Amino acid sequence: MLSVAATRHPGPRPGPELGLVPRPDSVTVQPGRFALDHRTGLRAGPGAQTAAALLRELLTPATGLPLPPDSAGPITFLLAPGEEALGAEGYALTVRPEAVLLVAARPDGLLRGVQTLRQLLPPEALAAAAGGAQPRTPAAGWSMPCVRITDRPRFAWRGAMLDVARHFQPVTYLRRFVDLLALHKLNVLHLHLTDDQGWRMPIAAYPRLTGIGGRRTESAGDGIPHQGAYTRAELTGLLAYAARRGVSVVPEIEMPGHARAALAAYPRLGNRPGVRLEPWTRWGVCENVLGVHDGVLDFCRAVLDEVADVFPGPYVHVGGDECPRTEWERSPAARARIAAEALSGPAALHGWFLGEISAHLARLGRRPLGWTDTGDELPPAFTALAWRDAEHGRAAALRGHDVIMAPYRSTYLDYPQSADPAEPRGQDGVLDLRGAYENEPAPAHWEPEAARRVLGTQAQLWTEYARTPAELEYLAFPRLCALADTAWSTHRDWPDFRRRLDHHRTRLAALGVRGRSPQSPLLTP
Ligand code: TNX
Repeated sequence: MLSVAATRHPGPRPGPELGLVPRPDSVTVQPGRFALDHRTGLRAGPGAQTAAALLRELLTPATGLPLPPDSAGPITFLLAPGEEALGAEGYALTVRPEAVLLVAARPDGLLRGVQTLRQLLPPEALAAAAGGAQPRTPAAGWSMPCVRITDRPRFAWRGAMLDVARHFQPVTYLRRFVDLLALHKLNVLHLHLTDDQGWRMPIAAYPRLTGIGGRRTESAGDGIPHQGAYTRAELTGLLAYAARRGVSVVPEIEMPGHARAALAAYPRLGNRPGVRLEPWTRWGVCENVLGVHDGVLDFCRAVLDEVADVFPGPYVHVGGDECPRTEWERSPAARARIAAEALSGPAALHGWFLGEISAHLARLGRRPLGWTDTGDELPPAFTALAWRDAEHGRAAALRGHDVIMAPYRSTYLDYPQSADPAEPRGQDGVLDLRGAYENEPAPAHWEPEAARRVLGTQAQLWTEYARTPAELEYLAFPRLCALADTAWSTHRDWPDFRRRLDHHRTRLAALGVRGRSPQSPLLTP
């Protein structure tokens, strides 16, 4: 029977011949290969059917291998709740010349193991046979090297944020993005659904949010209108698709700042009665923010009720960042609120507002997530996305917040990947691959009580400058591979990562991902 190492010593290096990304905990390559053909059967034990269905969904279109259910295997997926050392997402995989055995304590572990199996096959196995194209069988047929792998993640939260507010992306692309996350064992897609420049989340009680807030006349003077919104059915379908891959989707509805699209749709939510605004057409921090009168809180609660109805996960992100106080300083309604709640001044309205929202989410059985901005504004129940720097994250952790590390210098993928002036336009600065790899979510010198609070880390794809899926993928790859390695593996080793990535690039190429490569660094239209 299979035994799982309780200690997590890094095993021998997987080596360039496997090139697994992210790096598994322990890998031993053994002699021989396991070959698959159209008769190769797949046995799924109780609770393992979802993983078996995923393997078929991912492999059959590209390989033509049907992987029929077969109680004799030779591929076997088993759920073994007793294998506690594997945790919620770990798995043990044994590939021998005559059989493959994948075991996990929980279904998510099997889903992670499926992605490892995909990576062990020739890269052609990742090419989706889209549009009825014939699967391409590699010359040597379908086979994988014999290995023993035991693996589990360092962090439970391994995410990527996609800003669909600044530039809308169709749900077909979100599905592909989920597939790319899952391939790298990333397990959270954080969707930034609303901002000053656009509102993409359908809310039945407030149809103008998408009707008016979902369109803008131009972007930073380009003269080109931009619009888009999801339907509820599209989001529900996306959530199911992501769930089958073990990816949860976290919605973000920004408040009380970054909300000008909502103000354009419903001016009464603002601080300046009678003033009509358009969804913002510029980038940056907007002075127009939600008001603090009762009607605004009722609105936010109703919106969050619908959001919670669509998104089943425990976390709802409510933004909380970059909220100028200028309008509150001049607003009689804000002054009345400060007096009624005995607050110290306009600055204190921010924490008060988020506290009200946090209480409502608690009533819905959900957990609030917010960006840590100046440091002390998030009410205690919040999990903090620490975007400034590591010290900011540490301080939030020491105040008692769970923390997800998102320091902009190493996780914001809207910075160019090199100083080459021909890189696509991004924020001022550079985040190269090594910088993305060297993100350390819980530095060794931190207090244990701070380190314990770190749930994980995530990448941010803000889209002021990235408009199309091709532009997004160029920014995301290969830096997202580095983040995935950081979030999953305890083993930090830049040369080893570089070697594995060289191999992994053939998989990305098979998937049609056109990221930045050392040979052709620049995006070609
Ligand atoms: C800051 S950090 C933002 C976003 C921008 C991004 C650009 C944070 C929570 N907000 O609104 O898109 O910088 O890099």
